[in-house]
Amino acid sequence: MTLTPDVDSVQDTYTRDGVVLLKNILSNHWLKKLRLAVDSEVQKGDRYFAYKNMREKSGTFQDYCLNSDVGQRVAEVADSPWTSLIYDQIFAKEPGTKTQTGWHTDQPYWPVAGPIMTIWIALDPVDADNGALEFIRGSHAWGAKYRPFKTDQLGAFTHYLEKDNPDYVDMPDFEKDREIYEIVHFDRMEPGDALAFDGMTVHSAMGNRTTTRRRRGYAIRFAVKGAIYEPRDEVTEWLHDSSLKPGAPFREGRFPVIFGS
Ligand SMILES: O=C(O)CCC(=O)C(=O)O
Repeated sequence: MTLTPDVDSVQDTYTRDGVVLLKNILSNHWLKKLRLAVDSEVQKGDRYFAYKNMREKSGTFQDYCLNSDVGQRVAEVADSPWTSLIYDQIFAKEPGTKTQTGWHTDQPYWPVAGPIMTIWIALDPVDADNGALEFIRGSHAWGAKYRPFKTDQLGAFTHYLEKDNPDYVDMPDFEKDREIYEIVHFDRMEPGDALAFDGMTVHSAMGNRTTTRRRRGYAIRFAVKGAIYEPRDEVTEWLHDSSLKPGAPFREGRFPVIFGS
């Protein structure tokens, strides 16, 4: 049974815009469990996006990734016969975290080429006041590969990685030229709503300007049909897997197929 309402139009939007809103994908059971799991993780007091790959340890994150319906939802949105798991990450932008997360694309940071998708799940109501994500509509289809870069504790640009790799171009100043791009955000996400976005979609996140409203996001990165393993030394060595040959389908080994075959 298909889980995604109006799946054809969701697929069309995702293909055209590189991002689509999925309403209410979490049961109350998972919402409660994920909130608790996030809160216990962020007690470590690390920087706001440093909590990652929790799914490799047993516990709620692993249970959700392996045993919920999220893999099927990804396959439906991407129209793929299978979904494999790359890694997961918490983005807890707490009240008063005013810094805007710099514009970036995700895929250049990971050892993968081809179609990948993030599911970013809101665990609190999210709007423009407490840190909504912003996207440049259709940018995933531009064919541009933007150089990965390092950021400071709050997510602002510090310096580029892979400076000599000719496959990449420096990131334009999208913020300065906002008016020439089609920048979109979703006015209001409810807890349990999710954004599905392509690994090449240019995006950022607003600051949390409120003094009281938390903004906990739980993001999971997935590969789908057509994704291949492409390790590069300067980025995400922590995601390398020597059991996969470069160019092999991005599945198996550390990246289990969680839906389909
Ligand atoms: O949630 C955020 O603040 C940023 C999320 C993000 O950039 C991502 O999921 O790639």
